[in-house]
Amino acid sequence: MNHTIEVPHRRFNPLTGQWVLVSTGRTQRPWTGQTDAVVASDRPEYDPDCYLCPGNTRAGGVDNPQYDSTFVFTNDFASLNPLTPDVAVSDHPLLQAHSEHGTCRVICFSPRHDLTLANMPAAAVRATVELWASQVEELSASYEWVQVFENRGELMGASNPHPHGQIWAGSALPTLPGLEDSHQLAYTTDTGRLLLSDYLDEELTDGSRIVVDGEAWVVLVPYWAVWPYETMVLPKESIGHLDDTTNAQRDDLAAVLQKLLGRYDALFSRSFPYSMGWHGRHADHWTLHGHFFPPLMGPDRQKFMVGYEMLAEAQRDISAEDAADRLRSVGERT
Ligand code: H2U
Ligand code: ZN
Repeated sequence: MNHTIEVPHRRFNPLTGQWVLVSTGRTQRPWTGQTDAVVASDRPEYDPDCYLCPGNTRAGGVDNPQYDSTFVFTNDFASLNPLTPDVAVSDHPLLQAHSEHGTCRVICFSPRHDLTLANMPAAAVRATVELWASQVEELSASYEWVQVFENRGELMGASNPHPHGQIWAGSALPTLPGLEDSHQLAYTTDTGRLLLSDYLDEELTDGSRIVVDGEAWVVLVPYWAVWPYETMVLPKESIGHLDDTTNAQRDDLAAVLQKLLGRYDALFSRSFPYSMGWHGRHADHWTLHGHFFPPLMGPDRQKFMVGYEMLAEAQRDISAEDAADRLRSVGERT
């Protein structure tokens, strides 16, 4: 099917039930962006003032160990606490509230202050994948939802350039995963199949939105992408969550992520900001997937979700196919 629709149109996100307005008229101009990858870091390998570097004292007064791979600690300023009691805050139908317990962790991807997931050695990215999987396994025994994520870059509010992410785990199913849960369940109930498996089959047949086609994982710009260079990471064999992956799948995930992040950095010749995270659940109707939401439209141009987006619905003006094409055509970093 030809999806190169040039008139303004709306696309449907079957995972959440939300629509996005696509106005591609302005994007028919030729692509003149920089394509060479020059992303030099001027940061030191070790920063004595960084609260995440090995051996340093954190803001809460605790000393980090001299870690030499990955490192996890409970967030000193956690938004969720495991000891919060179950209390009914309100029973008014229009003023609903209930207490929420959980935990928040910070995960350092590397002891090296100057690296990012995009330019770390392959073994370090693989170690990060391993850490994500083991954290999901541990925390999903106690919590309903485990959200692994990374805010990269000041533009996304990252408080420190040291390569790190976060995990928040809580007793409730949050709003967005809740939408993905109900839409995947309805699809499986209706068809007996998996929504994201069927979707990936369509994408692999079409090919126009594929960015990286690995052994076990595919990165694509979703048909319903909202952010200009938004991507989704999908397993070729459907699995529920990161801890369900085999070693071979973990190896390939690290390789595929490096390819994606190399392309992101090469796109505008700068360290590419984003928020990324994993959505997965140990349930038969679920397919694990990663979302990357980068805010940039150009090297120094940010997409603002304001006005129409805040009041009506999301809008984009570069087509998903065009974004995928640009990400495919930039050189991978070696
Ligand atoms: P972000 O860069 O995505 O904000 O993550 C860093 C987290 O690290 C942030 O949530 C925590 C902040 O609360 N933190 C500590 O736990 N200890 C510190 O000493 C400083 C920052
Ligand atoms: Zn550091």
